[in-house]
Amino acid sequence: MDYMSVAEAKDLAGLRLVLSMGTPGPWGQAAKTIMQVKKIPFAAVGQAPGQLNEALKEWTGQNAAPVAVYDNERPRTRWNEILLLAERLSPTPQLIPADPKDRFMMMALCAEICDEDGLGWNRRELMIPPELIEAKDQMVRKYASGRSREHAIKRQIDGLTLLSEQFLRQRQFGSQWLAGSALSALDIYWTAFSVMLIPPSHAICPMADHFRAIFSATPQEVLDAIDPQLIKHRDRVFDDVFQTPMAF
Ligand SMILES: N[C@@H](CCC(=O)N[C@@H](CS)C(=O)NCC(=O)O)C(=O)O
Repeated sequence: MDYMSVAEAKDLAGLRLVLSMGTPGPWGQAAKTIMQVKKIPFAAVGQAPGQLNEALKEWTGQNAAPVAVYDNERPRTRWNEILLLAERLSPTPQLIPADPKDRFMMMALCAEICDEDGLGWNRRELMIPPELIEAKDQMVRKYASGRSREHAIKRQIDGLTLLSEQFLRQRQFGSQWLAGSALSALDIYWTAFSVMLIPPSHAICPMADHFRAIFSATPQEVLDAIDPQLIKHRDRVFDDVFQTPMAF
C-alpha cells in the first residue's frame, strides 16, 4: 500500500484516510473497505502504530488511526463518524439500513465490536505485551482499560454471543447478512475485527509472522464463543466484498 505523509496530504482537497502501516488494524481496514465498497476515492496517509506520530497529532488532535479528513472539515476519528461521512459522500450502496429497527440493531452491534469496552478494545487489551505495560508505554496510556483479564474475556464473549444470536435471527428471516436484507457496515466491521480473533489465511491477510502470532493468541474461552457460522460469513465477506489480499 502506498502511503502519503501528513505533510503531503494535509493541504489536499477531497478525502484523506489515515491508516496504520504494517498491521491489519481492524478499525482502519473496515474504514478503508467502506470507502472502497462505495467507490469513494481517498488518499491514504500513513500512521506508524505505537509511535508518537507528531505531525498527525498536530493535524487531527490525536495520533491514532483511522482518521478521515474531508476537504477542510473536522477530522473524524471514531468509527461511527467515519461511517456517517461515507454514507453522506456516497449514499450507495447504503451501509446503514433504512429501516429504523435494523439501523438501531446494526449501530448497537457495531458499537459492541468497535467502541471502548467492546470486542475489539477488549481483544487488544490482552494483546498488549507485558514489557509495554511495565514501561507504561503510550499504548498502555491510550488503550489499557485498567480492568481485569476476566472482564476483557467476558466482554468479548458477550459481543460474540450477541452477534451469533443476531445472525441466527437473520437467517431465520431469510437474510444472509448481519443486519437488514443486504450488506451493511456491520458485516464489514465483523469481518475486519474477526482478524483479531481467528486470522484468515496468509493469502487473504499477509501479515508478518510476529503479528500473526499475537493476533492468533486468542484465549480459549473466547475461541469457544465464536460461532462457526460467523467465521463462514466473514470468509464470504472477504471473498465477495473486501479487496484481498488485504493491504496495510
Ligand atoms: N478512534 C477509533 C479507534 C482507533 C484505534 O483504536 N486505533 C488503533 C487501531 S489498533 C491504533 O491506531 N493503534 C495504534 C496507535 O494508537 O498508535 C474509534 O473510536 O473508532
